[in-house]
Amino acid sequence: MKKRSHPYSLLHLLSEYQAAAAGRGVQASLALRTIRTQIPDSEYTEVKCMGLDNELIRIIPSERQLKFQQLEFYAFIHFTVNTFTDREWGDGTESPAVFAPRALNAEQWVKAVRSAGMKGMILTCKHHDGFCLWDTHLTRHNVMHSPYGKDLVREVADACREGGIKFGVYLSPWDRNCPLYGSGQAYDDFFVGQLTELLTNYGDVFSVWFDGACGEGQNGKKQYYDWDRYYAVIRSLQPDACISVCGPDIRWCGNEAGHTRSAEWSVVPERARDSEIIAGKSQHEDSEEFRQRRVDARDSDLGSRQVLADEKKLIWYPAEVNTSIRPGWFWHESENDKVRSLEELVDIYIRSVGGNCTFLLNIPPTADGLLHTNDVRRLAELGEYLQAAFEDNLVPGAELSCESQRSGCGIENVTVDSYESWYMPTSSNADIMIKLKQKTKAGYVVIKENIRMSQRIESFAVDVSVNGCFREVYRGTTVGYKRIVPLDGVETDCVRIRITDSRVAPSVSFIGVYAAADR
Ligand code: FUL
Repeated sequence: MKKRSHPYSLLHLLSEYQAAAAGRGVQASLALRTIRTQIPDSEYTEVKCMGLDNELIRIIPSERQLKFQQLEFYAFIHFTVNTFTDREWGDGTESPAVFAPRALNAEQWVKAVRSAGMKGMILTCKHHDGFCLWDTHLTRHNVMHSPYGKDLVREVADACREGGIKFGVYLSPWDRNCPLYGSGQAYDDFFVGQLTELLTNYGDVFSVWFDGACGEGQNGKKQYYDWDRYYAVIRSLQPDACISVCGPDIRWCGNEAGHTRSAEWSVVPERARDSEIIAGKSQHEDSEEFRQRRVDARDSDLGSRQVLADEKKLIWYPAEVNTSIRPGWFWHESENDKVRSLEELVDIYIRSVGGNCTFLLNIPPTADGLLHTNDVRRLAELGEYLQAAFEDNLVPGAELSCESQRSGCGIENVTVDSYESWYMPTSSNADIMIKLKQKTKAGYVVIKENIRMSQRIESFAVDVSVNGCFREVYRGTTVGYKRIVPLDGVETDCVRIRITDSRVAPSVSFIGVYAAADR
């Protein structure tokens, strides 16, 4: 009560801060600094936290980011001259004559990725070697001058459309074949021309993937990319496309090994999307070691309150996990028996899609132009696993209760997987009880936030009980778009989710408790 009688009570100061924060930026930090001098340290921290939370939850996804995140899982296809030369990086001197797939069938690719539950496909239309897989008028170094002789981008785009999945383009900014590379604006004009062809002639594109990799050594060519110009062209030709990695919409998770952060935030400092910094952290030489490297420890926390507290500008910038089903990005005969196991793929899926990221999985076609039977089999197994794991949701038939709820935001809203309705308690914590119809072996719990209202949950725990006696089985941090909690077949008749901290108040759009597939 002492706080309230103080002329600068927490509530008073908070409302002062909030009024200033409404103007944002400088005013808000001035208000904070004033508050800083007027109250003791512990109370200051509390005010700062409350004020900060209100700032943080203003940051929300754009419509294109939201739609992209809902795709969850999509394929990467690495295919070019490297497939025929057994290399990972071509040097740009390859003859188009080497590109000779004999049995190419893009429908087979689409069928296989669909079997895994993927909803899109991004094709390396041009990798670092500069060889173009489409009928381009800007260079002769393209597929039309190869034994294949057909516009492969068209075939893949058409197969995606017919198969009901989205189509995306990877266009490497680094080009080892183009003589203009390193010349400044002349190369930008060429690159913008390539983008224009790809984004005009092949229907809707959901992703434009700009790789930060560049292996030009000390005496190599240096091209200062005109990123803003590239982005403007994309926005005007394909306004719904998300620009990934060296781009403003989707953040590279920072490694190629399938490693994930335990707390993945979509609200991060604006500088996280500086394309030159991202390129600096990308691959500079073709190495197996880089492909195995994990997230840099210095980048393990991108969005906690502590990290964001003094940032001037924040953005919504969700992460994408990209990795290959094999050690390499391109097909190598020697890796046919090195396809990742089902367990590994499930694990990456749960940590990425179920860890507030999207998952971009690469499957490289062979020199025949088909996905290898080992990869095809693994994709089908993955699809079957996921289908069975998330088939039987016990929540609709369960009895739901909670400690508090705001009017119109009742707990029953979590049974519908939509952002049209959500559950919100009256404080930053919540206890949600899910009493199942009967004792069941549980496989996974899924929790989703209504990210239209930002990402709010900071920490939570899951308890299970049998006959009223609860036991904590999982302690987690962020939720965001989706958190998948493995319950490993534990037998229970009641699941409790405790949200132990969140920014202002959590906004939960969906909860699922799935029966174990092998119960
Ligand atoms: C890297 C590239 O160098 C690899 O070849 C691959 O395309 C991967 C997705 O990005 O940086």
